[in-house]
Amino acid sequence: MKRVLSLAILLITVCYSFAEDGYRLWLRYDKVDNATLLQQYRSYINSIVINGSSPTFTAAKNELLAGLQGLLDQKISEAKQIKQGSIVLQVKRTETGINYDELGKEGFSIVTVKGNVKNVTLISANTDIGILYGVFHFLRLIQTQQPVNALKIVSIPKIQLRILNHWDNLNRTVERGYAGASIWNWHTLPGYIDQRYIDYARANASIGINGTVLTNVNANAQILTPAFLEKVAALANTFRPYGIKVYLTARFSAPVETGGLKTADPLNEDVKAWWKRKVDTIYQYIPDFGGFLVKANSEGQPGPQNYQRTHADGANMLADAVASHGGIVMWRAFVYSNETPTDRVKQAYDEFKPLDGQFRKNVLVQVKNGPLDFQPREPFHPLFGAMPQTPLMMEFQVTMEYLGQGTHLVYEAPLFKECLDADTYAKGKGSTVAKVIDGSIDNYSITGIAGVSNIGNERNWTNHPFGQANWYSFGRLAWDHDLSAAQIADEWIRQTFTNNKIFVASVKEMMLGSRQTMVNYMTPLGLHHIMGTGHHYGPAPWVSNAGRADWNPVYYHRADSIGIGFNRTASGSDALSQYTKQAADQWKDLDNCPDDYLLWFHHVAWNHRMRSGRTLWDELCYRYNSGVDSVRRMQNTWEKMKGLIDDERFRQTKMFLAIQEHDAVWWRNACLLYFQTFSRMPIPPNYEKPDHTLEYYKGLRFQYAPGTGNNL
Ligand code: BDP
Repeated sequence: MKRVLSLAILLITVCYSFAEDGYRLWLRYDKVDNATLLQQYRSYINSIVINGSSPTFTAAKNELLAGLQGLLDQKISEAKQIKQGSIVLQVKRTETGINYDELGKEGFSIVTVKGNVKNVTLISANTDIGILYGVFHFLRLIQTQQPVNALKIVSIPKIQLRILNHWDNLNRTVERGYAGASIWNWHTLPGYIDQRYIDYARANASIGINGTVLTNVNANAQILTPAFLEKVAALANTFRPYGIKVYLTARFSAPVETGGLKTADPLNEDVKAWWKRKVDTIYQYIPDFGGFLVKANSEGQPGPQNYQRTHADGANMLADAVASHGGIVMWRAFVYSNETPTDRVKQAYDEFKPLDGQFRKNVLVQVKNGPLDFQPREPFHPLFGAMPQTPLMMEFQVTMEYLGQGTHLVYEAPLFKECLDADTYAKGKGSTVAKVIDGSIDNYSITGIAGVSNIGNERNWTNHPFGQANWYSFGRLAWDHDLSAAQIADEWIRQTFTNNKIFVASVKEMMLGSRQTMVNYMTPLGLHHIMGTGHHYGPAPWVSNAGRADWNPVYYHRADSIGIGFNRTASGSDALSQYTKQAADQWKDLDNCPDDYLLWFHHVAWNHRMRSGRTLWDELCYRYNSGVDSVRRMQNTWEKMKGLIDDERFRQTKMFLAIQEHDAVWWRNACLLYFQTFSRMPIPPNYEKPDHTLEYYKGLRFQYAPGTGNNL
């Protein structure tokens, strides 16, 4: 009996340890399942030669050994001498035809050397971190089953600061987080270093992320006190070998809240001195501390305007405090004022554009991709291209606050790319947003891009297995914005699930269409901000009683008996005038404006004839229904994937797709029933009829929805 029991336990342990729970992300390193390729790789790789011993080098070595041993399922030795089959890691220049100067501080090259000794691969860089990036790239080639026997690869990041923004609170709730609690366990830090911190750093380094802001932009001054700085230092020490710098959010009123001062006025000498001392202390704990991210005078956060000072005054005061340590300040442009009655999407531009040229050299202004707030689709932010003397950094939201939260399968790379590839025409045609933020348009001396993280302490990090793809694609695009959404999806699927051709092709197609699908069932034709109040989950276009006018969906869709949409042309709020003429020209005429932005820029009559030949009302019905149909097609596609991957993630994704289908129907029904009260037109008979009344949808409540931090 005892033996049976222990056998059972053994079996469970074996099965359990092989269960595919998603923890390994895209770094699975399972044995190459193609026998011919495996044979080729084995004949080609048998040892590694390491020319370095720093913690970063050691991390690179360990990753390469673990990766190769897993993928090739054979022992890889560490050799002293280069021989046939060696992978050589070196911060050294060898005659390979590579221009090493071009690689800079983070780039790398991977070259197959043709010499007396055959099959030698050199992974070279000017720095140890470049080597680590090269190792991850090499492992990616094998994981995605690419040939590695004739390589000449050069890879250099296009943007300098590639940063995750965690909106994590010190009590471990995560603002707009849908993947469990914060991964930072402040209670057990600094003594307890969770393996997850190391794996977090590995995962980020594997996609080139080199910075992390640990705390919420709605900041808590406690993080700057010694008790917490000690914990921050422990994380910084853990991340350092992986090239990841730590940044913190600075609460502007910290001198008052924790410093005992009467004011936080940025021009007050005591305040300046307080921040200088504070910063000196921070650098004693964390010698390579990156700097601050600041949300000021926005949504109730304190800031320089409380003292009649400008955003530049506030940013510069902090910038001066960190400058001598090499730190930077990322000052957010996500501001909209209580007092200003203009269209909310105009306010950041109005506030910041006049400040161009007034910021210190170590300040970046961090701008959300669109002028409103991470909606399913927005035009690019008009500040991009409009502040030539101020480095603007991009802020994307990886977490899916307005994109179905942790339950919908929405691949975000197409959204990121749409913005990055948009033409600002700032310096003529081809002045894309990507070229603005990578500095090539205005010669910025610092460049950056941030992604609001979707990571939590769920076993698989992101709750939805496909949330991992958004983390992955943010990093890959931050490194190289020329990569396509398709290419990134392809490599993510192969590493995360399988190289099976049918799976890769079907799932890639499903991912690439998923963003437009979500737009169709949530906010088609340029609609925006029609979600539930507070938690932002689900549709609530009827809401008109929120704390301020521009928190209300009715403020944005402006539906009435004539039509729907926000007139932002010259006859309306004129937000269009914030764009260059060429950019504005594509949107200004109702008849030429692309469908995607129609109701963003125009108030359009219900019976307006669309490009499709349908009236606006019929088009709206068509879009909402096609969104639902597409989710059902995603479900069908997924069903066919059964057996091609592990059962665990197959079942998880299937359940999430069922939730997504339910939610898509809910969005469609609630929105069409509500908008119908204005259009007074019938839903065409070929579509499904809503299965509930408008009153039913209006009555739905979500009391403990995640991500609100305060259990709204
Ligand atoms: C909005 C979120 C809010 C954030 C804010 C921000 O709803 O929770 O604090 O953005 O970016 O999208 O500061």
